[in-house]
Amino acid sequence: MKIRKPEPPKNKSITGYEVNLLEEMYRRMYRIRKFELMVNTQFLKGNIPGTIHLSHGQEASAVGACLALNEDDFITITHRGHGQAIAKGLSTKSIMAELFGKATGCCKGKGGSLHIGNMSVGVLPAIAIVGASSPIAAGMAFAFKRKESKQIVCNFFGDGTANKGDWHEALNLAAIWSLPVIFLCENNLYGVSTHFSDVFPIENIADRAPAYGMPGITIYGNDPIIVYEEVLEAAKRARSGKGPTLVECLTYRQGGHKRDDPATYRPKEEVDAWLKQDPIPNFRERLLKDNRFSDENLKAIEQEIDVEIAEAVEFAQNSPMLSISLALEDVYAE
Ligand SMILES: Cc1ncc(C[n+]2csc(CCOP(=O)(O)OP(=O)(O)O)c2C)c(N)n1
Ligand SMILES: [Mg+2]
Repeated sequence: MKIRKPEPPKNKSITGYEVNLLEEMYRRMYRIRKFELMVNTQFLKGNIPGTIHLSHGQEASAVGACLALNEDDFITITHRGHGQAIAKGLSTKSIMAELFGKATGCCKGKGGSLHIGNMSVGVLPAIAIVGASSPIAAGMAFAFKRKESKQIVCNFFGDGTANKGDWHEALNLAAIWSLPVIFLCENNLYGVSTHFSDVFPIENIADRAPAYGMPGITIYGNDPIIVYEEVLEAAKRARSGKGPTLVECLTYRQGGHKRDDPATYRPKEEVDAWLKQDPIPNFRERLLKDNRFSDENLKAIEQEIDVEIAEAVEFAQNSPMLSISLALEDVYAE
């Protein structure tokens, strides 16, 4: 294993960005963090059946990418998809209720954590089979291209996924057909307990892009502005018919792979270095250096979200279970 520490570039000035955008970046990242930590608590209390894969630490990649998309664009999400779905606009109430297995959940409580989504906000229900979402994203992009709808798809996946056969096929197909899709890798350095450097004989996953005939870039994924800028560029390219881009965001999973993983296989030196580069306090600090933001402003946002997450739990707790008589509904697509 080769330890990979974060290499944040010098912070780009935020003065050229609108307050609304910067505020929304902070709000969504904070919302994801609070949501994920609350899910962990609720899981430990025994309120959430099944399993959970949390994404705290990776908020900047999800938020930066989704804010660069249009509302009618689509994302495909992973087994670690709560943050990606929240970033695109799926309500925390509907996800929390889904995790509790309740009828008011975004998939009526039939899917649970590994299958959250809602087409109305552009989140294709999650696909937990590693690698399987990339060909599906290419297929959706193919449909958008045929319909000339100008919509695009952002396919989220992890580093481990980039060694799956279906992932390679999807990239090739998307490139030869110039499909409007962005392949967005959240490289958190681990596929379960396997370190990136043990299974990739290359420095970066994006180095593979030229072999498929598409541009690829590796960026620091804990800065929402860097991610936003690159995805905006890739979206422009996709929308104008120039085809896919591979964007690799270097980030870090702050917790274990899933609920029962203490992640003791990670070197302390690596964990400490990445925890110091936590995207949320870092971004908060950056906002405070700009005189358009104050501590009061940001505290008001935090309070608003704290209330939202507490209400999401209450909503989930008080919602009914789905009636068993409806179990066979929604099984086949129309
Ligand atoms: C085809 C398939 N093989 C194995 C698994 C079990 N599995 C779930 S997540 C995961 C690791 C994925 O790693 P990565 O793509 O880096 O995503 P991360 O978990 O780091 O977000 C594995 C092997 C699966 N869901 N699907
Ligand atoms: Mg990974």
